[in-house]
Amino acid sequence: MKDCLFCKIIAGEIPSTKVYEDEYVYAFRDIQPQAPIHILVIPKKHLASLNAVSDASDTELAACLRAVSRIAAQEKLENGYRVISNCGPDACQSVQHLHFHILGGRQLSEQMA
Ligand code: DGP
Repeated sequence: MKDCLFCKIIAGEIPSTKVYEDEYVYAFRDIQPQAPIHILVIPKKHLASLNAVSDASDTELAACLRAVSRIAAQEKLENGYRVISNCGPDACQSVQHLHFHILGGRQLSEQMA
């Protein structure tokens, strides 16, 4: 998608700190980390949000979740982590390309919202 920030990151047009990549998924460190480890996992296929997952194959979607657990192991998050996907204005989604935040590296709040 031409004007999508995360598509530009996948294409290497905007620099990022890559932590994982495979055929379907790209993952990189969030530019405004909210925890010691804050990583964004995104499908390489442009999907605006979770509301668009019917446009993706099961393989593409499963790859995102498999990437999450691989990255958690790579980052040594054996004590736990949180995965969040903000969807739409009420959730303050600011980039319109489906992404999963991985947050960890410290005790997280019991509050999720
Ligand atoms: P959300 O609010 O759920 O749409 O999260 C978008 C996240 O994307 C936010 O935590 C900041 C991050 N972000 C925005 N622009 C960039 C960028 O250019 N590089 C990186 N690494 N992260 C970005």
